[in-house]
Amino acid sequence: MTKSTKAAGLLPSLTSFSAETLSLSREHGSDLNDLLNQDNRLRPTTEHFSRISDLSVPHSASHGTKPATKNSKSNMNKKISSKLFFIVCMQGLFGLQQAYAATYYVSPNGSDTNNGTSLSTPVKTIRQALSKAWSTGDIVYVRAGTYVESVNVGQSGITLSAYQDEKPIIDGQTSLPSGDWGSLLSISGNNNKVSGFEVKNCNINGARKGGYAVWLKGHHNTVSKMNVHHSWENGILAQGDYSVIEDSSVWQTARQNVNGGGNNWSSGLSASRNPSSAALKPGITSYATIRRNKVYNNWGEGLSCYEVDRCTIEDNTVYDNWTVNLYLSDATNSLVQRNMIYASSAPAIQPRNSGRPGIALFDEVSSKPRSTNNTLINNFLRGVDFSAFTWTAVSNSGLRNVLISNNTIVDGRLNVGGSSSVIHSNSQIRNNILAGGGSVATSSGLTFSHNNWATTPPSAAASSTNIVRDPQISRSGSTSPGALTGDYFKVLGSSPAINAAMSLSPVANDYFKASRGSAPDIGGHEYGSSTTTTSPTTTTPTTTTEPTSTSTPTTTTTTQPSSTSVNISSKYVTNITRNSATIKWTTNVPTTGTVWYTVKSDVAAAGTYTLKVVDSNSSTSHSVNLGNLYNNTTYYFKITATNGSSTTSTTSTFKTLQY
Ligand SMILES: [Ca+2]
Repeated sequence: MTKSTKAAGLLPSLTSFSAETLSLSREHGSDLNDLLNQDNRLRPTTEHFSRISDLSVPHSASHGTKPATKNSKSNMNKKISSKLFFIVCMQGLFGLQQAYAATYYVSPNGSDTNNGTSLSTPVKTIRQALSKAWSTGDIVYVRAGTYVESVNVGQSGITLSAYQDEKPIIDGQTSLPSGDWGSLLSISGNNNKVSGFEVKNCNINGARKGGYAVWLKGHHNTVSKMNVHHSWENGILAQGDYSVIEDSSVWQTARQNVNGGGNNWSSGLSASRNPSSAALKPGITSYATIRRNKVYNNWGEGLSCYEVDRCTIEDNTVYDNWTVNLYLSDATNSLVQRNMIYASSAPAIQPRNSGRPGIALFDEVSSKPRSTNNTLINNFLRGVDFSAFTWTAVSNSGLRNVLISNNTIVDGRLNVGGSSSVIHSNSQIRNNILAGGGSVATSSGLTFSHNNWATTPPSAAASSTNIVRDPQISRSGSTSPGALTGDYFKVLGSSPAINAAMSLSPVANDYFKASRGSAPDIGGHEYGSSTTTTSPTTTTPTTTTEPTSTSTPTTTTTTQPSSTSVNISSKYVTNITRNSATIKWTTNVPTTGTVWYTVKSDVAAAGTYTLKVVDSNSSTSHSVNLGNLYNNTTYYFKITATNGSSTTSTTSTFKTLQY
């Protein structure tokens, strides 16, 4: 979806892209010549949205519409259903309905006339299993083999996963997706988890327009452990809010641009531009998390977040992509940390631009918020540049409230622009190792300090706190494609960077997540740190700090219970981390309970919560963990306690930690 223009010969023709080209030309005006000489991306605006909106209609009713009747459950479920009968009846009597989850199996050896509810009676197509799995908590397990179909997860709250460690493949071959601007695997529902698929050959011959291999359109969806490759456009595109993309590989996508033959749009893995009317912010993708992915050899940008708010890009490995490896534009409140970005010693794709952009920040769209409040810390770059507003398409944008700190750039440049159209304010560039020089056009609005330059820095970056000496990088290990590890960027014991940094609270830990202590080092590595992790693709999830205190318990009315009435005597939140929290409450008599929660205040106000966790143990004391939450987010929750009669608490809130 990204459109890039570098040389006049690569500009889209007016007949093909007239509306976009004309509008963009107006936006850029006299800057166009400059623009053509740089690595710039211009994106279509409204026209593309209308296309997507038109085409987000399900391909057919068979997989996009909830079936009128639910198919039979397994024998096992029939047996346990009788046991549940009493409970369900009791809850039903009092208006609390509790669905129960089912498991379905898919195998190439199955039949779509099977019930799909056991390993011995699998259905044959993923689409058929999805037509059955419509209850929150339902699971679809897909066995190894090749599935030539395009599927949409239109329901909410289910899991679609590879069975155990098997490797199912969704293969578009030469015919799928069947329409323009389609995808092989889309998720239009909410709160779903999809894991373990290889997805390949999405519109690979370009017979259709567009073609995203994996497309997240609803909110709160997570895809993990995917292997996505050979797609005409994006490998994975997340447009819905609260999307999580993790532990996946994305390569050889944006194939429309192979050898410069396309319109230069697209990224391998992207979170961008939510067109949904349900978006937290219209036109903006909010709260995307992209972590621990490997993004390489894509014929576009590698990893991008544009037109986003609160996007987190962390612990990814990104290399040898055609244009910008890691791209942030029109982004607010976003975090880029602990990524390793490099040009390998033998790239499969030669970079489109001689500057080899590793990380780039720009603004492209004047109708979206200018980039502000972004943090880029503890990244490792090798053989690629860090470009911070060397150009902008939006007048008076630039680095605004940005922190660029403790990055290590080896054999690449730091390039910071400045002109009548690029204006910086309140931004800091501190504690970086800059072993490849750079160009800095202006110091206005920027604070440079405690950087270790291998050579004399540009005058605009001068500071009495600079160190101008070889930073003594270890450069250990192979630089061949996919082989580079974080060890390459460690400093030697002789490095002048050691204990020479300014203490900054956002960088309390280093690239390896080790504590920096009271004498922090310049660059992404804290010398002598205790953590020995060497590869970002194998690191464990972010360690969250324990809360220092719990919120004050909220006490509700504690009138003496009658023999049948239920009271919730207290409820409170504890163990709040970046992505989880524990809700505890007590009741006057033994009860079962449900925690209902949501991120949207209007939903909470309406009382129709979208998420829940059930505690089916009858007790007066309850503790329920809410997992898979989003960082720095306010959650609204209430509790229903049931024992013959039911009572529901008032709504309370808690906020997850930011980092
Ligand atoms: Ca130190």
